[in-house]
Amino acid sequence: METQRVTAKRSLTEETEKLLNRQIVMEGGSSAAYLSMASWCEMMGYENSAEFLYMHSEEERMHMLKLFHYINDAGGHALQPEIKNIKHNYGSLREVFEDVLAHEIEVTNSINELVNHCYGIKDFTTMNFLNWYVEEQREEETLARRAVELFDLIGEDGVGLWTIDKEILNLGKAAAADADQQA
Ligand code: OFO
Repeated sequence: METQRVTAKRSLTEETEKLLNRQIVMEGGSSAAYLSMASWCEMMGYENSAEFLYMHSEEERMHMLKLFHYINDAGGHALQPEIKNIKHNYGSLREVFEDVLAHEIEVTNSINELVNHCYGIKDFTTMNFLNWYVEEQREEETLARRAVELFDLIGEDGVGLWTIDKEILNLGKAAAADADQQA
């Protein structure tokens, strides 16, 4: 009887719930990866990049929590993800931001698959919820690309890396100010 009652309260299909939980793993993975990058940057003396990444890690946790609440409010069960294979060491600051970009592209692909799934089964409520992530990914991918471009634009010799480190935090602050304006 309990099962029937719970089923009647659900507004998500099992497959949608599974895919949303998979997205929780992605967002939790982003948060953990950026925290690890922040720690490496801080340890190496790239304090501005560290600040940028600590903030970014917090944002990703917030993205994960939004999914928790959405799934549970819809009668599903959001699952605390197991985060494995975190990279702790990087060959360079450039490698950190190349990894950020690669990771954001992976997350965008995962969101797109999820939206495509919802479209296919006409779950327009979940699609509407996911629109926020679609826009967020567009902004985050752009931000990560700009960060990687700094390495070629400024160059890493002399005070180059010091300048890049400063500019990365400026990029992050400008993106946060834009987001505040739009909110
Ligand atoms: Fe969750 O926004 Fe990027 O990954």
